[in-house]
Amino acid sequence: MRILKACLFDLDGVLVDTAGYHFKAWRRLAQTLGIDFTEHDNERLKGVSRMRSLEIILEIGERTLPPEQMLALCEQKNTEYLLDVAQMTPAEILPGVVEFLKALKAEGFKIALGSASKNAQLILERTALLPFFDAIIDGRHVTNGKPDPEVFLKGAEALGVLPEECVVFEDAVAGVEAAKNGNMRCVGVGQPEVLTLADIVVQDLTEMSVARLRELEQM
Ligand code: B16
Ligand code: MG
Repeated sequence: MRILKACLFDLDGVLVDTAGYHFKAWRRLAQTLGIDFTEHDNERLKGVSRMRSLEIILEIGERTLPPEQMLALCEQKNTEYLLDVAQMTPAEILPGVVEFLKALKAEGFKIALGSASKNAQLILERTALLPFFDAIIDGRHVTNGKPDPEVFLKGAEALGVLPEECVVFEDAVAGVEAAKNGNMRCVGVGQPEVLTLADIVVQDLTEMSVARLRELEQM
């Protein structure tokens, strides 16, 4: 039995769905390199850093490039991606998110963001989700990407709670692994056959409630 005090949320795929925007920008960049990058390939980019995403695309195209050029390409992709982010509105928040965040606040849970994205704060601002968060840990604050638990351990620290008092909400396999590596409970958002290490899996946050969260204390 453990007492849960805080919820740590991944961003892309849990609170909002920016995967389509990432895909659009990466596909255009891949095209300029003569690499065929498909929607299926895009699954491999979820939850991983910008530079790692480019490395994966180059692997697919069996290409290598000097580090300076890779940095420039990451910049180029991000500039294009940000054009879409700039147009984002609260309409793009995924189902059940606002209701669940309000319920957590009402019950006194602390809330933090644990995302690989360096654009996380901007996306929370665009979607008006920022006021719900007591702490934001994102790609700017971590050196080790998921499945390393760094992003979630720093989140717990920023909230002043112990890792075992936290629940992580994640849509990526590497993110679920990161939560487990950090000794945290984990709610997978997606398919149970993919997120096999999660304690429970929901399709989206409409399936979550504080009562369901309490059940995780008994597991
Ligand atoms: P940026 P998450 C991740 O966000 C995305 O899932 C992943 O596709 C992206 O490459 C990564 O953020 C970095 O994003 O280029 O904005 O820094 O799922 O960890 O919230
Ligand atoms: Mg994600």
